[in-house]
Amino acid sequence: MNGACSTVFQLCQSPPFKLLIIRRFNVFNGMHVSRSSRIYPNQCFCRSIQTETYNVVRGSYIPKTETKDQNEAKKKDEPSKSLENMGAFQKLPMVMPSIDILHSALKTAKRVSPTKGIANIAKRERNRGAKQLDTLMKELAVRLRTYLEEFPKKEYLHPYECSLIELTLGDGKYEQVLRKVDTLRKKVVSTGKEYASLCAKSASKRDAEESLSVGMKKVEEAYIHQAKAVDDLLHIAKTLRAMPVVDLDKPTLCLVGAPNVGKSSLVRILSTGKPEICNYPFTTRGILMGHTVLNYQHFQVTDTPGLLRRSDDDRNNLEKLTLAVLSHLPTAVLFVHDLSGECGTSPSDQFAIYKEMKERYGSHLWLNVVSKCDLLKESPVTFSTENCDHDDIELQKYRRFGPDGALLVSVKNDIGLNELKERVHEMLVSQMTRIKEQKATEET
Ligand SMILES: Nc1nc2c(ncn2[C@@H]2O[C@H](COP(=O)(O)OP(=O)(O)OP(=O)(O)O)[C@@H](O)[C@H]2O)c(=O)[nH]1
Ligand SMILES: [Mg+2]
Repeated sequence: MNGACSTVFQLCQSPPFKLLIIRRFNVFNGMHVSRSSRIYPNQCFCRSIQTETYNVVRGSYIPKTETKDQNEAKKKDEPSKSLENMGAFQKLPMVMPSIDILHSALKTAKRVSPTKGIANIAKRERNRGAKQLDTLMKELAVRLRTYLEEFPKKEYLHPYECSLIELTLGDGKYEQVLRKVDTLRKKVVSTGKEYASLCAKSASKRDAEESLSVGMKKVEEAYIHQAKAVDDLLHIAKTLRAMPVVDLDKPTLCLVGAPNVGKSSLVRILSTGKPEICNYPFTTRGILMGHTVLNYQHFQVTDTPGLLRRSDDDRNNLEKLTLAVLSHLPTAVLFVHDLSGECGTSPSDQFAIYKEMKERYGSHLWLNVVSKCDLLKESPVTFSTENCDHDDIELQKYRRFGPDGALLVSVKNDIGLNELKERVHEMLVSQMTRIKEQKATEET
């Protein structure tokens, strides 16, 4: 991992990614985007507006359809609910492996001695047994309850972080694991109390010793039976903490485009980010943050997985991550078009993807680049599957030059890169102004 870039979570490391994702995160189960007449959200700069406007539904985002009255009623019900800023994942607790928690609790419990001054041997043993069982139960249960309190409820998270949870862990997995940990906690409490009480009622020293030994075993068994939930929680905390930290107060450039068009190559040019570059689609499998300083101003640069021409129902979770960035973060967009025929997505498909994204996220500051212009000598390229006779004028033009005003660049031959840096800088400075204006509006 490169120290300069604040890395990233990678949904998976190598193809076939789908299998790996299913195995590691179970992310494809039942994911879908709910259809709606107003499915395309525009960019929102205001944090509070973002939460008001969008629901995360099974890994995606749909506008709420409540009426004004319903909204007002809801606000009255939840007056104290405050939205987390970004960064909740960095505050997650360090979860101990389940076996370490058990060993530590057993060690502490076994060190507990009976209350001083009990002369009767049977009474002393009963007292010792009950106290040790109580300690074991508390050591386990209190730790689990602390974890539960320190993992935030999804409704208190920033919508972008909610999407990350859904798309990386799988639909409902986060809540499911927290529920299991709570069930485990309750089981440990009830078992511990039951055997502590039995121990306290033992008739003799020998009975008390027996009850203590059985009780310890029962609590241990109850814990071990469901301890996997704690290890799942540990894995979740680790995964979420490794996600890139986005500073909402800093202008962010987001590179978007079809797979294999040269996004990551440009991220390397424009920032400290060092994403992997390969000549196959979906090399980038997660959101990666790079940074750049221009004229003493700090900016963020985000690399994203490629988008294909298809409906949201068919999109994989990598594509959905890209849409989550565009939906929930105030980024400026650098849309990358590859008209060389090299990337595997035809120019007409890229045109369709571009039109769709522009329609959805047109309120973002936006810059188009045509990449790999060193290869463009034989432009326009035509794929065997395409029939250019049906092209409208806009598409014909797009095939040759990209969208109006697009910059032609080549990372390989160092063409257009200085102008690109200048234009990106200008755009990010404008974005900084937008952020400041937004903040000022929020404060008044
Ligand atoms: N000839 C030429 N090749 C380029 C240029 N820029 C990138 N490439 C090549 O294009 C391929 C894809 O580049 P990436 O930067 O990985 O593309 P990407 O859009 O990030 O790809 P995904 O992460 O898979 O979506 C690599 O083999 C690069 O070397 C360029 O300016 N000229
Ligand atoms: Mg890439």
